[in-house]
Amino acid sequence: MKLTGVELRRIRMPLVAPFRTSFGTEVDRDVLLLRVVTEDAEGWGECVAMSDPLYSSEYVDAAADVLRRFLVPAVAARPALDAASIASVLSPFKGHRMAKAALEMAVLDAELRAQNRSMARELGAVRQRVPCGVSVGIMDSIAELGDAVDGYLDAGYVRIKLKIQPGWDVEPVRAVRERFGDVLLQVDANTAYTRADARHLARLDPFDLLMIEQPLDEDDVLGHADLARALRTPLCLDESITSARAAAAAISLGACAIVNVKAGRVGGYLEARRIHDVCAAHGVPVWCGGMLETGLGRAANVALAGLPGFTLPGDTSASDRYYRTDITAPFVLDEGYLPVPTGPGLGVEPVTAILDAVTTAKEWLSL
Ligand code: NPG
Repeated sequence: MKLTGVELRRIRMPLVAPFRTSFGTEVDRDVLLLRVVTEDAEGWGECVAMSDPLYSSEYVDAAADVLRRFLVPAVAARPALDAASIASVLSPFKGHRMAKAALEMAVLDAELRAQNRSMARELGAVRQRVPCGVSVGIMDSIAELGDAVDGYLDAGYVRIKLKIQPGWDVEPVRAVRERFGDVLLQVDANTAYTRADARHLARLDPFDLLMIEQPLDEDDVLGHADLARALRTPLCLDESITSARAAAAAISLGACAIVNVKAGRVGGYLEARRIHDVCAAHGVPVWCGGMLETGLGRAANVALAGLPGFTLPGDTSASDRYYRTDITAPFVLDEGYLPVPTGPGLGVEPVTAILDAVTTAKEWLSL
């Protein structure tokens, strides 16, 4: 396959409600999409970088820049190309995993469409549908949180994840546990705590949480290993796991018992599959994280979540959790499950009129 052109497209997608985490509040998403054109087919990629470098060092303007100046030219220079070689072609460029993941996703989509094969099949999915959890942001009051959780449980979500931070942790967890009984419940701190908070975090132990996700800084793997010994609740890592090698190291050190897999964070769906494989080999359960993706990224996430080691419900919510109108046919929850797409490539494509209506900029990189 040879790349003949790449379109970088920016879209603005208002969220149905602001989404607050320990690192900021998203009100609408400024998303970078890639459309790659090859001699055989076109493919779509979605970059999960946010507007500001608050979840990780990446942000959407930087992703567009590195793609335009370095990543796309490096890939375009290859006379013959397959998605499996993208990571090694891009490896001279440090970091920028979300940008790399978006490019790999688009090339993989094009390749699979040309071969009439689905992403799910390519990645090794064994399920036709996946159970879905929902991530619930930090709210102004416990009453507001309770109402939000109530609505999501009514909608069918099978697991609730609460965002926590110092000052918003034990009481919200207690309130949700008391009101909703033995619902599957976990919390995500997005690095908001320090090692000095170990005793405070142990106060979450009585609530039978599935896990506490990423309490400490992303580079404090040893801190997580120490903390894991001080808590009964299993630790899950997200931000710290940037590759299959990082996953293997964290598991060996005892820093996590569960891993959140996000393709964007680790440089692509193929590396995400390797993380799944490493974790499966160690008996470590994984689940599919989310980054407020549109239907494009959601399709790929749901395919990934169909792999056998994804034994915990993921942040693979329905489109309407975040967007009133998705750019693809919407993903709709059916008794707590989303269907794994079966069509060629991602199995979904943008609806042109909707995509055009939310587009804020388009740039054609001719090669
Ligand atoms: O369901 O897509 C989703 C979002 C799930 O909470 C979620 N994502 O830290 O995992 C996270 C968080 C996030 C959101 C991270 C936005 C970065 C940006």
